[in-house]
Amino acid sequence: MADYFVGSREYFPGVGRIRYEGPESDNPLAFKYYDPGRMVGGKSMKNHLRFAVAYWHSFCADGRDTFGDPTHAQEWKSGGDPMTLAEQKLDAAFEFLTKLGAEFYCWHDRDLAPEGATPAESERNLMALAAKARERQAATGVKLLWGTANLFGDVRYMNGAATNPEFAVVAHAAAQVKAAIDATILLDGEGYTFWGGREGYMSLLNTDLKREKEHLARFLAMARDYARARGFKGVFYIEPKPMEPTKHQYDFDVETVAGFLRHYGLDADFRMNIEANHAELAGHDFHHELETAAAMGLFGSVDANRGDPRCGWDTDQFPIDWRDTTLAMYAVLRAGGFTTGGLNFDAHVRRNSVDPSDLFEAHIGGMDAFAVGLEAAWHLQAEGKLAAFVSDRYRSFDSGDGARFERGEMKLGELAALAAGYGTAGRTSGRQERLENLVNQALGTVTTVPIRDVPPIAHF
Ligand code: XLS
Ligand code: CA
Ligand code: CA
Repeated sequence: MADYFVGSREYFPGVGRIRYEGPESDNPLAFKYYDPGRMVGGKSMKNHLRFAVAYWHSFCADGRDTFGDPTHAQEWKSGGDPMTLAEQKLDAAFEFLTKLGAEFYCWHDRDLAPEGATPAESERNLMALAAKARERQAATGVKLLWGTANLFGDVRYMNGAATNPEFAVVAHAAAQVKAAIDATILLDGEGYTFWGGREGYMSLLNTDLKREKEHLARFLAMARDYARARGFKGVFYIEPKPMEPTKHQYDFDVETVAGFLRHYGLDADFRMNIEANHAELAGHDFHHELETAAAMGLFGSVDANRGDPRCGWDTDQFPIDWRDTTLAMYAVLRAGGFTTGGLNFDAHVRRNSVDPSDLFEAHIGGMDAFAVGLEAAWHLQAEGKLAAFVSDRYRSFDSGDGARFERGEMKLGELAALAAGYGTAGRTSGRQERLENLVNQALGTVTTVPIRDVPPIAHF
């Protein structure tokens, strides 16, 4: 990656390339734990973690909330010709990405380019900005993790996009998705995401739920077929979220989406993009959603952020909790690590974090938290105690009648007849506290020893 990119002017003056300085550094604009080239089990931290910056939060959102006006009013956000502003925003984004050292970014079509008066003009705008993004990608080495279409912001989507009761709106959604797929292909995007914020309902009294889900599946299949016919080799992601903005969203959680994908025969092409805050809104731990996807072979990518357990909404804060990142990275490692996916910071600084350095510090904190999580997770995996405990816990299914049961060679009557011979059973400790302590011990090991002195962990 080029040292850093500054376009026609510098948008983040006073901030240079963010570097690793180690845990004792008191420089807020340095990494304390994320050391991109550091090898963890034969692979660099950078290649394990595959960090991406979310264009919509970091370069488009302006800090407004339902009670107040914009607080993050950078010059590229308003007050000029929309296409000129979009190019300035692109330069600001590439300056930020390269100063931070993030390898990837993600966008919605409308983040990159303004909507035009017609679908054709919108498409021209998007492809013009995508061509400029392609030049900047080539100059810097930054890559597109995934693209997506914003099928929720415009008024026309207030009753849904692919699930809208009016066919005309479904056609508009198709125009956006087709162009967004073209732009993703032009930028060698490694994935294409569908997040269905308006694909659900506010009231069942006005909704044909069965028909809407069929329309959603039909739409996804059409998008897949279009992209594949254009040579797209990447992964399609569905991003589950249970609610907000719609009261009930069809892509509720990983388990629901898995059932949907399998029911409609889409599971060969689609994987999960799992967001921490959405897991929480669905009443799950982030770790649960990751393990559930991995167990079904549907793990793909991550939107890395955190919610606030005291708020019932999607606060999209930067991840800072080392236990959460450890459990998440343990699940990611168990799933075989990221291939086309990565850790996309779908997170924004708070409304009152108004200095440009706040945006850097937020990402630094998130990257450091995942670096610690990776180290601790690798330690847990290399040490093998958790995995050994779990496999031992199920050992009664490894041979004899237990194995016959697993192979489907037993009927209920035979299984029931075995009960008498087993006397008391089921009084074995689950050892939850011991295992929880192991996780904390791994964190202690990788954070109290200065990280550069941690002995290399054997690859296995
Ligand atoms: C909103 C979603 C959204 C998707 C991309 O809650 O997280 O930002 O990640 O459309
Ligand atoms: Ca997200
Ligand atoms: Ca979110």
